[in-house]
This record gives sequence, structure tokens and C-alpha cells, in this order.
Amino acid sequence: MSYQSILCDQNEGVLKITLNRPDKLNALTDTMLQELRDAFATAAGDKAVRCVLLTGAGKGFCPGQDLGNVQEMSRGGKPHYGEHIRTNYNPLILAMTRLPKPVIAAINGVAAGAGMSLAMACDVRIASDKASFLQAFINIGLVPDSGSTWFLPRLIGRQRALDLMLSGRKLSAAEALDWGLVNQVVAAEQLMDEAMKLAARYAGAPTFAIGHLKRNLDFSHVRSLEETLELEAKAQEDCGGSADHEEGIQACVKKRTAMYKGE
Ligand code: T3D
Repeated sequence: MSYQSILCDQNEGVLKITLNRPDKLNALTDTMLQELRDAFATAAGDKAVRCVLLTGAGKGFCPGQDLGNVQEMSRGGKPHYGEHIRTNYNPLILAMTRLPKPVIAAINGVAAGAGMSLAMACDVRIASDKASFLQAFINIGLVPDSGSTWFLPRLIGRQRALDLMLSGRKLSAAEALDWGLVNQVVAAEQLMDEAMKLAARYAGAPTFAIGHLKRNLDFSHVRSLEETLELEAKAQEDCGGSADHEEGIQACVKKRTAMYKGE
């Protein structure tokens, strides 16, 4: 896969996607968003991809929409953000959250606006001690988008979400860890090693079950206990017939390490 604004490296089950506009802290353009959608669609269809790792080149993770592009969009009248978001952002956020494989964000620097939404759309967040987070939308008179309104209260609770959304202030990596926004904070120099170790572990995990459990968790937010219990039962029926489950049983009985294939 060769793109203009992102880099993709696939190795031993891990697809590493790097946002690659370091001079703009990896601000999102239409090209970059198109390429991200394409990379996630490819990841969904490629059995060899067992885990995705998303990170940023240079000192930033992603400061959200490229504000230079917004000026272009506005030329000659009001910008049509609704249409822009529906076309460019929402399908990407859905593709990320619905990917039946683990998605890790390795947050190397500032994650702002829709860039923070992207980080939150990942399943696991590992941050550098130099990372920071801001709901920058309010600073330019906009509302949180790209899923921030959905993800943030679920991750840190309504009160803290509202604090960040109203203030547009920067949250440090240490605070983000304390608030449960990220899973882990490591020294900047160790970020990629630690993130790759984690990605390798997930790439060797029973991906078939991971796909189901991601879907079940999201379903549980919007459905009743009865419906969730039923979905769990159906998912367990499916996982019970998977090669990964058979391998898990064999490995457990024979006291050896399981070699899962994600099938
Ligand atoms: O339909 C739609 O598109 C609407 C959807 C909108 C979704 C959104 O994401 S809205 C939110 C957009 N993002 C922002 O408002 C954040 C703007 N940036 C900042 O607040 C600050 O840059 C940061 C807090 C993120 C980082 O501050 P700092 O001091 O570490 O870096 P800096 O010096 O401000 O930025 C470094 C460079 O990146 C600089 O370029 P230069 O002057 O060196 O050539 C800066 O202009 C550029 N940059 C940072 N953010 C953006 C950006 N360029 C374009 N777009 C950006 N969002």
C-alpha cells in the first residue's frame, strides 16, 4: 500500500499506519482521510492483518482537521461541515470501531479535535509522556465531532468530558492516565517499542473472539441486558466453532503456548 499522507508497514500480523504530515503535526486533509479509510478497509479484508497500530510522524499525533483546508472550504460562503464530516470522518470512525481486530493508538504527541477523536476510536491507547489531549473544537467555536461526544463520556465520565469540552484545555499524558483516557504512559523514547510489543501480543491473540467481543461491548451500551445476554450466547456459539477455540483447548490441555490464526 503506497499513499501520499500516511505510511503503511505490514509485518508479522501488525499493520502500522503512520499519519505523515509532521510539519503540520499530521493535521487531517481530505486526502489523508481518504487514505485512512482505504487502509482500514484493506485491514478489514486482509486475513494477514491481525492488529492495527496507529501513530503520528514527528512530534504530533494529530491536531484534527487541517485548518488551512477549512479556509479553502469556506471560500465564497459558509463551509458545509455537516456534509464534509458525513463523507470524510464518520465512515472512518465507524470503520475503526467496527474493525473486528484490535486497534492500538500509539500517541506520540498532541491529539486535538478530530485527532483526539481518532485516538479514542482505537481500542487501546498507549501514550508518550510528551502526549497531550485537547477538545480543541470549542476554541474555534465548534462542537466536538467524529465521535468525541460518544467516546469521551464513556471513557472518563460526563463531568470530566464536559470539563475538557467546555474549556478546550490541554490534558497532560499523566492526567489522561489518571482519568482512564489512556491505558498506559511510557517515556517518549520507548513508545514505539512498547506499542509494537503490545501489537505483537494482540496479533498472536484469538482474533476471531476479539471481533465478537468488540461488537458485543458496543452493543451493550445501547441495548438491554436481555438483548446483550442473547448476543453473548450467539457469539459464544460462533466462537465455540472457531479454529482458535479448538487451538486454545488443545494448548491448554497439552500445556503449550497456543498458536492462534484468527479463524
Ligand atoms: O468538516 C470539518 O472539517 C469540520 C471538522 C472539524 C474537526 C476538527 O478537528 S476541529 C479542530 C481543529 N483543530 C484545532 O483547532 C487545533 C489547532 N491547533 C492547535 O490548537 C495547536 O496547534 C496545538 C495545541 C494542536 C499544538 O500547539 P503547539 O504549540 O504544540 O504547535 P503549533 O506551533 O501550534 O503547531 C505546529 C505547526 O502545526 C504550525 O505550523 P507552522 O506555523 O509551524 O507552519 C501550526 O500551524 C500547525 N498546525 C497545528 N494544528 C493545525 C496545524 N495546521 C493545520 N491545521 C491544524 N489543525
